[in-house]
Amino acid sequence: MKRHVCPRNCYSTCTMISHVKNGKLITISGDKDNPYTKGTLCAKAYTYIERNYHQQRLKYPYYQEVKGSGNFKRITWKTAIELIEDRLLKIDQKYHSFLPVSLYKYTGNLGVNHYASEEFFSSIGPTTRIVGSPCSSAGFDATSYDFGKSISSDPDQLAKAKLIVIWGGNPAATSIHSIPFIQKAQAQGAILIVIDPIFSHTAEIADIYIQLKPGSDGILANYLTKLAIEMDVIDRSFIDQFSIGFERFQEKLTQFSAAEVMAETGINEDALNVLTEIIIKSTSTFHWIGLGLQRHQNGGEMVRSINALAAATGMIGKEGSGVHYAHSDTWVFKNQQVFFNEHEDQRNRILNMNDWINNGPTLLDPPLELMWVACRNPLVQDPQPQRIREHFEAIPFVVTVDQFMTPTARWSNLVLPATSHFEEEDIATSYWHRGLALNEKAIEPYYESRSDLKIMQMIARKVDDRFHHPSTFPQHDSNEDYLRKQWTPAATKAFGIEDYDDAKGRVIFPDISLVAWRNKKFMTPSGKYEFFSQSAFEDGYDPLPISKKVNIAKGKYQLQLLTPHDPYALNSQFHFLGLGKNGEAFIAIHEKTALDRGISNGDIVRVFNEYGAFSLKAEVTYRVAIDVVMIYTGWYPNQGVNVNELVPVQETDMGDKSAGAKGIAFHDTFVEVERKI
Ligand SMILES: Nc1nc2c(c(=O)[nH]1)N[C@H]1C(S)=C(S)[C@@H](COP(=O)(O)OP(=O)(O)OC[C@H]3O[C@@H](n4cnc5c(=O)[nH]c(N)nc54)[C@H](O)[C@@H]3O)O[C@H]1N2
Ligand SMILES: Nc1nc2c(c(=O)[nH]1)N[C@H]1C(S)=C(S)[C@@H](COP(=O)(O)OP(=O)(O)OC[C@H]3O[C@@H](n4cnc5c(=O)[nH]c(N)nc54)[C@H](O)[C@@H]3O)O[C@H]1N2
Ligand code: SF4
Ligand SMILES: [Mo]
Repeated sequence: MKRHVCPRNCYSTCTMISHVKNGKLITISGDKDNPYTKGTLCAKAYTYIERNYHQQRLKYPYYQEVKGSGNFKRITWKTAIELIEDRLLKIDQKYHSFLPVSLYKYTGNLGVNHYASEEFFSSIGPTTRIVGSPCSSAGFDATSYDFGKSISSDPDQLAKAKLIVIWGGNPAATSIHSIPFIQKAQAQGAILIVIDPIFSHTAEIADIYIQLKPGSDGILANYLTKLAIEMDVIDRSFIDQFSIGFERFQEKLTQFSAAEVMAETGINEDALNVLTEIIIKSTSTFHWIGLGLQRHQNGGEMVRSINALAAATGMIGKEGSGVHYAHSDTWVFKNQQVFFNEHEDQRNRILNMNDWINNGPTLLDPPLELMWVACRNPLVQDPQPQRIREHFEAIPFVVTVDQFMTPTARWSNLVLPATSHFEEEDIATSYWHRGLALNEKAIEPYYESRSDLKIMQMIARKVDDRFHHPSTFPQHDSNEDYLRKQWTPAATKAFGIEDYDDAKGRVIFPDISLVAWRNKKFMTPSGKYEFFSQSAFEDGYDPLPISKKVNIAKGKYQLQLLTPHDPYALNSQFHFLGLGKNGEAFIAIHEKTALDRGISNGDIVRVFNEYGAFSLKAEVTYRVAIDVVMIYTGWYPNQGVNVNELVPVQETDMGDKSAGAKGIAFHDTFVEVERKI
């Protein structure tokens, strides 16, 4: 029996138990000792054995001279490392610098071991980094303007709420282990309100579902705050003692009228009255702000407006209340600091995630000569893969480390096979709960796969042998020794244990049920909750949390395409395992929108805009608003569907403070749909 922790970019960070026979995984099950996940896993996790031994899993290193040609030749690791070494040597000789070397890494595996890639590239001197977060940065920035930092209460606080309002989050799909806490609250009489343009899986268990126009939540929150002031149900004592700027905020709120709010949000009078009655009068409200909500051009602004509603109505720092987004309290390991610091490291050349697509690598001086892609699938998960492909083509040598031959791998010169979490030791933590668990190695690496750490070590050894600026990267540590060295005093503080070895054989959960901001000591410059944020002003934003008119469709593309996360996949992972609707892509279209276009349920339709087009099956439904269509994000092998081909490179309003670049407004995408003849 071995203990594992799921390293995916997912709220739950579940622990699981595996059994091995004759060196092969036989079973996996949930870990009953985990106080958060309580022995349950998601459907994806139950495919882990199939995924581990999947016929499409990469077994060996592969090389192709011409990207996209498909003429991959199996090569040995020795040859692979020599190819990399030769490139590095040539770059070093030509430029006397590693700035032409770039790292493109994200969240395919969030285990501490995997930050070895960041650490290695930081150890060889200045390189080029593509920074930013397509995921969460606008919300993190917004929350840090208001509170000083994003701190979420522990999820069990959900169970203590009298009212739970979920704004643009779909935990029934994306954070499934939060659902029992929500249901416990409901069983005790709490009301669950889900606000979403899509009748999501979470909406199915809601007491009240509010369908609104995408990007209009901030206006709704501002209006509700205005009404709370008029009805005198705001928390004067919190506002007076613990906040600044409320007066100025209050003045600006007078501009919101019911008629305008109904027009902007699409919410009718009855629904607005119900919301007013329930949200404003609640004495204990847990506002959950989903990460999906902030992937708009006004995403940060919307988050600030919702925060302000919660603060004005006195929900901060109390049991079962507050406004919760995510936290980075558990990102405390040594090599993760390299990741955070790189955004500020003046020596590195920093390319903005959004900008690098506009300013191709060929324009750079020195140009990019080598791109290292790990734990990332940009040709699926980033906007405009068509253009990323062009950039990849212009870079002489692209290396992708992955477990599968993804579209990104196919567009690389060298593809290196990565181990799974059953094949390496690791540490994983969550951005939602505050647990930590170690991952044990249960089986030998699949064929010739290697962990990201091992690969970096192989290269570090070569770099040391051959170059005049040797790498400081630890070259010979075992996985476990490497992990031991990543432990910090901050980790001891966060998890209440001494070191790595102390976590062996058990799941570590702090036994307090943390209530964010209980002490009301905010981490803003003023030490108060900032309705008026001078920092936001200095960064070029409205200092007040006032939301403005939303992005409106232009020209002939009138349908807003939302591309949220699939219950049966994890970003671009798992789709090909055929969970859900057999892994088949579909577009959800409202009955009326479909009728207007002569589309019936199950028809093959063409979805298109000025950026691209593809065909897929239509699901005609009332689950989406009339002017909204939905396709789950992800990788649909052999189906020709890549949602991000339709998504333009548009920035969210905020994001640079927490991630070095603004986020991506995936959801402000407009398309048209037609029946395929
Ligand atoms: N249209 C649209 N696009 C989106 C989003 C959206 O909502 N809509 N969401 C965005 C968000 S929130 C995120 S977080 C990003 C996620 O974007 P990515 O981080 O790129 O997503 P993943 O598909 O989880 O992982 C990338 C790759 O990592 C590989 N991988 C897994 N384990 C390992 C390992 O141990 N080592 C290595 N080297 N590779 C490994 C996987 O096989 C996968 O191919 O996508 C963003 N893209
Ligand atoms: N099963 C599964 N779990 C996952 C992931 C996955 O891909 N699959 N991905 C993981 C990652 S990387 C992340 S970031 C999280 C994401 O977790 P969530 O934020 O829960 O998920 P999303 O699907 O990104 O978006 C949630 C909802 O936001 C809605 N939305 C979009 N725009 C608006 C708006 O303007 N207003 C409102 N009110 N709603 C809006 C969408 O319709 C969607 O239902 O989940 C993590 N967990
Ligand atoms: S994907 Fe999420 S819910 Fe599923 S096993 Fe991993 S951490 Fe748990
Ligand atoms: Mo994400």
